[in-house]
Amino acid sequence: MQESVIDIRGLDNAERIKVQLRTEAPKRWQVDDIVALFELPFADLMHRAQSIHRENFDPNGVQVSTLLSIKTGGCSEDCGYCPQAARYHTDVEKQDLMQLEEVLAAARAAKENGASRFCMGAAWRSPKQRDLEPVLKMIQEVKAMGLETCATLGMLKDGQAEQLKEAGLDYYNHNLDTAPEYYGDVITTRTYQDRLDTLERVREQDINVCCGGIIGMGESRVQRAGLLAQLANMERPPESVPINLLTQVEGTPMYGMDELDPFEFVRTIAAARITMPQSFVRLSAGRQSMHEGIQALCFLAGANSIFYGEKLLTTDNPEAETDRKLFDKLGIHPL
Ligand code: SAM
Ligand code: DTB
Ligand code: SF4
Repeated sequence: MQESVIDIRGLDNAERIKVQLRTEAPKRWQVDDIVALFELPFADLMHRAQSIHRENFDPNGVQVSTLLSIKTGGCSEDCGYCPQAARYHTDVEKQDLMQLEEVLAAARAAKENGASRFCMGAAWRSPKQRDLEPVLKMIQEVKAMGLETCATLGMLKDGQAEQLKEAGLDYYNHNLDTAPEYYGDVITTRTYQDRLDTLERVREQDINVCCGGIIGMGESRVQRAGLLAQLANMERPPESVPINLLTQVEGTPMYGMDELDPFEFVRTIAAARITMPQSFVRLSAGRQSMHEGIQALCFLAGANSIFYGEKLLTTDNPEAETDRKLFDKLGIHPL
């Protein structure tokens, strides 16, 4: 790691100066280094994130993905945030795997609305072979429409990533969700290592990795930094990093949790941008309850991807028209 630490100013916050004067990002991020980023004065953190953002991306371009839940609810897992887990009593209506034609109609509409990527999500622990086959067909057909394809289907077994690649899958979304040491407080039915194994299978097939987590689940700042360290220290960091703000859904164990300070969310986006300079950072779930001023700060902090369209998987997202107006006001163009 190249550092130029010229601590001549003798200020008390030595750690802060160390972080600011670093000329080159470390190859391996220490959790403490990322915590030091979070602790910077807000303007310093934003300046650093925005500078890195401009070195790597068109600062006014935001990639636009549309999500569709192709199989909803009734999931066997116990993810404490998720309205689709069968064991929690939420208002989500269970829906079997959608028919091909319905999926294609949704993809066509997403394309007409300006989305460049179509992401299909299924509430599975892991797809069975008989589940995967119709999904492969969906991927082929969506790809043939000229859209980038993304899927999030749960854990993949040996050979499944290969089939997805052959079908034309561009991205696979599988999140680490939180830091390793907080993970057991959130999910018990699958391990952190299970998730890393799936990500490895995706990488081996040269499918782009979309991997991030959820903020606002009661984790500490050190744990938020811990999640980012896991992502940034991957042999190849994910091409796409969704940062979700917990959407609290009645009936899930995380409903009623203290709300996160919005500036802490913006800081998380900035720290993601700094630690993963070349990844698309997606401002994901949570925009529906987020003031447009905070969203604008997230874009300034380096977020350059969103989910677009009135629904995420089961919860609401801003109306397309609202987002169009926000993009216009901020001079952002969709990528
Ligand atoms: N079942 C698959 C899986 O868990 O990998 C795919 C779908 S799952 C709903 C995709 C991701 O959505 C989760 O990993 C989680 O990060 C995010 N998510 C789910 N519920 C959420 C909520 N209430 N708020 C924010 N993010 C959420
Ligand atoms: C991701 O990280 N966020 C999206 C996508 N990947 C699949 C899902 C957010 C889900 C929010 C809760 C819901 O709508 O059910
Ligand atoms: Fe199931 Fe995915 Fe929800 Fe977990 S996040 S309960 S695996 S749908």
